[in-house]
This record gives sequence, structure tokens and C-alpha cells, in this order.
Amino acid sequence: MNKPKLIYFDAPVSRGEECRLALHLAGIDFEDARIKPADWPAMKEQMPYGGLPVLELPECTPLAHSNAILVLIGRRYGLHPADDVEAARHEGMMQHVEDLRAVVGPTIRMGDAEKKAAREALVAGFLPAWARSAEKNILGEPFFGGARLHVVDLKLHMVVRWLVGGKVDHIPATIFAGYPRLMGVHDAVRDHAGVKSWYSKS
Ligand SMILES: N[C@@H](CCC(=O)N[C@@H](CS)C(=O)NCC(=O)O)C(=O)O
Repeated sequence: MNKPKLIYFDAPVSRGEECRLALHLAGIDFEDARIKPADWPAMKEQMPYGGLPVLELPECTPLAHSNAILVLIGRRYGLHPADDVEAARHEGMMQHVEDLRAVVGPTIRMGDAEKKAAREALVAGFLPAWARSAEKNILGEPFFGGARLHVVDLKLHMVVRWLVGGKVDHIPATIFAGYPRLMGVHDAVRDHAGVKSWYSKS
């Protein structure tokens, strides 16, 4: 292997897509390995923690967990704060995104009736509370840390894009409409020239 390889499912979503975007914005020439669902069961046990994304680098064993991958790319290529306290603030928000995925993710595998009840409960309680915390901690504009995009912004963008896309049953596309800073980060990442260039080539 002589160039980095990012392994994820063949979809422009979630943890894998935020890592692809970070690699692209960092200007790294990487192999974008896209796994077919049929091939995943045989691969799962070989992954460091049984999940994707995984980043393979020439100099080390495969790396897993999206936040660890993003922070590494961010530190190396100027997409994560050099100041350790500000970095910890960014990492707190990255964990906040993972907390949301841990709650909403299991509803994907529920049957229709259970899913409807679970998601309506999330819309009434968890999701507004999550958004209030996110909003309170976004101190910069247009990005989380101010004028420059960091990996935390990619993570916020990806999770907001998922939930406001109008394609998640029982979660209204307006779910985050009352949170201008959160939506502002989403919009600023969407409109970022480097992000646009990723979607124009893929
Ligand atoms: N904490 C891990 C979670 C990894 C994870 O659950 N990834 C999902 C896709 S987003 C996955 O691999 N699902 C398939 C499986 O667990 O078998 C991370 O942040 O990367």
C-alpha cells in the first residue's frame, strides 16, 4: 500500500462520508474503497472494532472510529485546532454528534410501528434537547470555530444533512429550523468550495 485507503460502505453518508470529505479537503490522494453490503459480513471481524470507516495508512495498523480518524487528519492537515483546549472543545461536539447517532441509529432497524413511536418520541424530546446543546456550544460563525472549516464542521454537517433531508420517516425536515447556528454550520459546509468540488467529482 503506498497511499491511504479509506474503507466504508458505498454511500455518500454518515461517518464514512465525513472522513472522505476530510481527506479530500486535506488534499490527500486516497483510495476510496467502497464495500458492497454482500461483502460486509465476511469483512466485519477483520476490522479493528467490527465497524466502518477504517483508515489504512502505510505506517501503522488500520485505524478505526470516525472521530479518531477525523482528528488525525485534522491535526496533520490543519483541519483541527492546534490549541489543545480548543481542540477538546471541538472533540466534545464531535462526541455530541456520535451521541445522536447512538440514539437515532437503532431506530433504523425497527419495524414500522415501533419505529414510528420511537421517532415521534425523539422528535418530542431528545432531538430538540440535542439541538439546544449543539446551538449553545457553536460559538463561531459561519463554522463551529469561526471563519475556518474544521473536521467538527464536517461531522455536524453530515448529521444535520441526514435529519433535515426529509427522507427519515417520522422526523420532519424542519426539525432543526429553530437553531440558526446549527443550520448555519450545515449551510456553510454545503457551500464550501472544497466540499462542492468533492461532490462535483463523485
Ligand atoms: N464508533 C464508530 C462506529 C462505527 C459504526 O457503527 N459504523 C457503522 C456505519 S456508519 C457500521 O459499521 N455498521 C455496520 C456494522 O456495525 O456491522 C465510528 O465512529 O466510526
